[in-house]
Amino acid sequence: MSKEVKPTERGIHALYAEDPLKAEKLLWDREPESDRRGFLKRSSLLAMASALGASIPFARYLPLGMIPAGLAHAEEPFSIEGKDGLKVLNDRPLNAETPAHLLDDAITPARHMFVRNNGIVPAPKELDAANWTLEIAGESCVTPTTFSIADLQSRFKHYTYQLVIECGGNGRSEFVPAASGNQWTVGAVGCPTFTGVRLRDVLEACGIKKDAVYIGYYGADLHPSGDPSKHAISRGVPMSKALEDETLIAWAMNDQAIPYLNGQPLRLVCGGWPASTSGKWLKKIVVRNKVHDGNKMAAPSYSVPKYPVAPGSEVPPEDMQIIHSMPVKSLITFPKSGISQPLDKTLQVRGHAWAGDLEVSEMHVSTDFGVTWQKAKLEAPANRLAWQHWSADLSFAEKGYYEVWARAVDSEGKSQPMLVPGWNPKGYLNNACHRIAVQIV
Ligand SMILES: Nc1nc2c(c(=O)[nH]1)N[C@H]1C(S)=C(S)[C@@H](COP(=O)(O)O)O[C@H]1N2
Ligand SMILES: [Mo]
Repeated sequence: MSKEVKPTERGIHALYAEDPLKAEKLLWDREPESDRRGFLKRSSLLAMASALGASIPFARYLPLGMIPAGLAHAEEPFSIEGKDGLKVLNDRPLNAETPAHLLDDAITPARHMFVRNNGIVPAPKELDAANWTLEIAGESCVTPTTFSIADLQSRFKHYTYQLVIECGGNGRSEFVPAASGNQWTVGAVGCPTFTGVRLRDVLEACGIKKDAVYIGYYGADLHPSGDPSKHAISRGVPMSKALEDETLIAWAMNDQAIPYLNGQPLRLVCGGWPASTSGKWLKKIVVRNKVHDGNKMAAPSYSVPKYPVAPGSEVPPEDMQIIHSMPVKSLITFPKSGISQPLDKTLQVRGHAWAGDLEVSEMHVSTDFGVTWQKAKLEAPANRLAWQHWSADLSFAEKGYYEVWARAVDSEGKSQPMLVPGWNPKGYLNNACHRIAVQIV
């Protein structure tokens, strides 16, 4: 009766119930040497405990890589404390996206803000806002300075902006051949409000040398190896982006403390750029006289080929360029894909559209697989770099299966493509049109 179970997290759980020794061996064999140390085991358990909403007293006995039954056996595949309806793609480290219909709010609530972690998340008890410090340094900083959050709050003017945060790999699951990494569908995006101080004001207070070209951040999370000399991720942006009005060092999201998994107590926010530039659990910012060289700055990370390449090509690193602004994109957040609707009723569809550093200038919807398009109503953004709400009233001539397709156009006239755009080795920047299924009955 013993069936072969693939060594995926869920598969392992099933195998565990049948043959714990075999499961243990499988887990052990697929772990890189560095992961076998108890250190990582305990740290990923912290994320588990946070997901369960309780500590795990016997954590030391829980087999490496095993998902607690409280999560694995839940009706909804996995629930994360403070997050509601998110789909977990990976729990080591925790990565979870938001289904499109749960992104319907004008301002993304904390419980629907996706989570993308590259390393070992700091323990909640380490994230004490009262004792937190942020260091500003780097070879192009005149006067390196360390600030408490209270210093930042008292010395600099506060700003609140609604900002799109979208993972550079959002949409990766659609690339063929598949690119490695989290297989995000459409939900690695959100647009909450952030409150904090301008990065510009803080950097200017410390003095910016003439040769400054880039900033880089460091967070309190650890590299997945557990090696304290490495960082999970340390990215940055050119000075022009760093000095924009909307680039914030934020302590609040939607007027509350930033959620634990989204970077509490302090994060950098660079709206409209790959969210990997928005450092969480922010400890240090360096002003650099060269392109920042932290972990995941070098190609192929967050880089795309400088020219179109055939799917599956190998691209030399020198032919790759770092992603700056994200491309134009939109989501249909209402209705949920798969709904039924009576023929005699008008269907109101709605969603959001965004375009990196640009604005969205037009929004179109189609119910005939793109043969004809109707213009949707499009609102202005709450502020620069916020997403824009759109809506359209649709009627249907006869009963049957339809799809609603949505397509945004940015202020430079660039449109979302219908199909997955330019294949690239790491599967970034898929801004293909979102579509939903509708049954007219
Ligand atoms: N310190 C730190 N900052 C980080 C990351 C991380 O792993 N560690 N991940 C980055 C990436 S790749 C993304 S997409 C966003 C995700 O932000 P969120 O988890 O708040 O949605 O955080 C970015 N900032
Ligand atoms: Mo990301």
